Formats: sequence, C-alpha cells, structure tokens
Amino acid sequence: MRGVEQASTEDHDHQPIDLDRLRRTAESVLRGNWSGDHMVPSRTLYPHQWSWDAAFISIGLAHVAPDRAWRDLRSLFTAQWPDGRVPHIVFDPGVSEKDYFPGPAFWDVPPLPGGPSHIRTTGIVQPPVHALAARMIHAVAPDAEELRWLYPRLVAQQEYLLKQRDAGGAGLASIVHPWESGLDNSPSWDDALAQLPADVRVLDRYQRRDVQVSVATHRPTNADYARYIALAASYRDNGYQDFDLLDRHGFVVECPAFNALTADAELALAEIAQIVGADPGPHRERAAEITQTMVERLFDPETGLFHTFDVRTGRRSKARCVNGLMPLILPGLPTEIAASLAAEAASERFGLRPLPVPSYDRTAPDFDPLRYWRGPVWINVNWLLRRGFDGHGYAAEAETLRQAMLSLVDRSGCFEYFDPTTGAGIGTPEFSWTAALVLDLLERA
Ligand code: 9WN
Repeated sequence: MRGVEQASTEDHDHQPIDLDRLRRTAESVLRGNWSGDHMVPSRTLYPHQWSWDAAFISIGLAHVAPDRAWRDLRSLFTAQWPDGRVPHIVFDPGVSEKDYFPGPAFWDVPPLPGGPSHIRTTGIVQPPVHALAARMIHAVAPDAEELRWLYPRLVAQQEYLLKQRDAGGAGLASIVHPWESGLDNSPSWDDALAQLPADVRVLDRYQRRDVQVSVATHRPTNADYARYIALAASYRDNGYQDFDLLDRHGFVVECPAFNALTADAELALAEIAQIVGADPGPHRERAAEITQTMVERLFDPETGLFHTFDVRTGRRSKARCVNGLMPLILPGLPTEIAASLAAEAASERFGLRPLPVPSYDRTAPDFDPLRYWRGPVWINVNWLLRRGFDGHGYAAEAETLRQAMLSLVDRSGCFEYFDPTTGAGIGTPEFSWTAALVLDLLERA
C-alpha cells in the first residue's frame, strides 16, 4: 500500500494521510530506539526494555525488521524468572541508575538463578501480549525455531499468572500494582488505591525522574506516585511472594484488559502449539473458561461494559475505562455482550472518530484530557480494540478506528499519548509502540 489515502471524511481537518511519510517517520523512530538487542519505549523517559511494549513493538517491527522483532522477544524472555513471571522491566546495565526511577537499586532483585549475572529486572509483571506477538511475527516472518524456543516460556508465563496470581480463587489473574496493568494511572484503580495512605514523605527519600523529563501535569500526582512506591516496596519487602496476597498486600485487583489479554494469549498459544507439535486443546479450554468467568465476574449489565474487581473488598469499580472495552478482543464473548461493548465504544462516552477511543469516559466529571491514562488517547489499546471489532464482524468500525489512528499519528507524530479533545501529541515523542503499531495498521488496509 503506497501513496496517499483519503482519511475519513469526518477527520478533524479533512487532511489526506500521507502514508509514505507516516511509514518513514515510524521506521525512523524504531531505528532510533533500537539498543543493540532490544527496543526502548523512549530514549528519554523509558530507557530500558518494557514487557508489554516489547510485544506491541515486535508486532510492528516484524513488517520491517523481523530479526529485531524476534530478538526483542528473546531478550525479554531471557530475563524470565524461574517461577515463570516475565518482569515488567529488564534494565539495561549500560544505563545509569539516575536515568529512570525506580531503577534496579530500588527493586533489589537478585541475579536470576542460572541466568546471566548482568540481568537486573523489576519483580512485577505486565499484560501477557507476547504469545499474540509471537504468533503475529511468525505469520509475517515464519521462524519455527524461535517459536519452539518461546513456546514453553510462554506457557510458563501463563501458568504463573493463572496459578500464583489467582488470589481471588475464581480462575482470573490478579495484579498487585497499577503498573502491572500497563494502564497505570487509570481511574479503574482509584477505589482500591483510596484505601491506602498517600504518604508523600516517601518522595523525600526518592527523586521522581518522570517529572524531570516530562510535563508534571501530564503525569500521575505526587499522592498517587507515593502510593505506587509504597506498594512496590511492600511487594519487594515480601520477597515478591504471591502466597496469602490478600493478607500481605494492599492492592489485589482483577483487571478486565489484563485478563482478556491472558485469555487471548491462550488462543495464540493454541495456534503456536499446532505449529510446534503440542496439544492446542488445553489452551482453547482455558481461553473459554477465562472468558466465561470474566463475563460472570467483571461484566456489569447496567453499564454495559466490564469493570475492575477489587479482590480485597469484593467490590467492582464503577469507573468506565478503556480496559472495560478490551474484552471485545475475545472471539468467545457472547454476541450480545460484544454488541454492548461495540455500542459503548462508539457512544458519546468514548467514540471512534474523529479521534480514536480515549482512555476514560469523556462525560465523567473527572475526565482529564492531559493526565496519563485518565483521558488521553493511547494507540496500543485502540489497536487492540480495532482487532476486537474486526474479530466480531464490525468491519466498518474497525476501519473507522484504523483511519482515526493513522490520521492522528500522521498529524501529530509518534507520541506516547494524545489529547482526546485536540489530538495534540503529549507525553514523550518518538514513542516506540505508537510507531510500531502504525506500521502494522498500514498493512491492514
Ligand atoms: C511504568 C513504558 C511504560 C508502559 C506503561 C506506561 C508507562 C511506566 C512509567 O510506560 O509506565 O511501568 O514509568 O510510567 O503506563 O503502559 O509500558 O512505555
């Protein structure tokens, strides 16, 4: 696909999208962010390797540099813990401690037993998008050897999440920190976080790095950041153990996006299993079980979307956030629930155009167009939603969303996130997953 594509006629400024320019820009961002054996999300704000970023990045990279796509996943899984968890950050030993907080000294994770001694990681996880990534890279650049190397590791990752993290006992994975969701500052966590003290004095001991390299009003508040640090320190001080989480830890929450991605990973693993000669059956069964449990436990018929469930209090959050739409990616979702999510996504609360879906309900009184996951548009969740629409037969909506994303990035650049009222780029520029997913979208005309 080359040349100029006419953007949706309801595009903000009715500008045609310059596809060649967009492709060149995206490729150049990915060239600039490659660090030898992995991609950084951003040179300035995020100078290490992040887990779910690596998955999104490798999906796009597969179209232009498949060796790097496979390499990125391999680097990440080389840092997998013996218990199967895939850490949310793998630290680059060449980057100084002061260039990202909280860095390796804060997390204080000992070297991996039997692993390379220079590898330092965090002890928390992020959504498991990697099986999907492996399946998608293989579709573009087949490499059965890489798949065979990854398959047992991807299975171990799922087992960790579905066994060790099943704190609620219902068969869903719990997260122990908002950072594990990837949607860090989402209003989804407000109720659960409100039960924790916000002792900002903790920030006297530590220096926030994010507000030095980004605009403070676009980042989490000090009160939220203090809670993040306290929660991470509590999990660390419990030795990153997952038993008795409800007694030992202040934040244990089931997220609909995290669990939808976990079920989606089982479906990708079923396909990978067939390629590597393993049994796809158990993966399909697990995907169906997770989907059903999510419908029973996280779907609210009154709002028509999914919500996070606080395992400690037994309460569902009332906030309408983009993670509540994400189960649309699951093909096994009952048709009427898929229809409800599709209607909600297209409603005035979210909306597919002229700008893609924001991270939070536009009509909520605390909708914030600038602050991190509390309003802005993010490309990765819209890319997932587009897949969901497509998978459930909503071809027009899928195409509308694709156009809206391409038009936005063409106009504003490969930013980390975007103002949902003006489309202006915010957060860090030259952000890897925005660039990578644009490359994938360009292949999906
Ligand atoms: C903490 C790297 C990551 C993304 C997350 C995003 C942000 C980190 C931060 O950046 O989180 O993990 O420092 O704020 O919320 O989704 O993986 O791009």
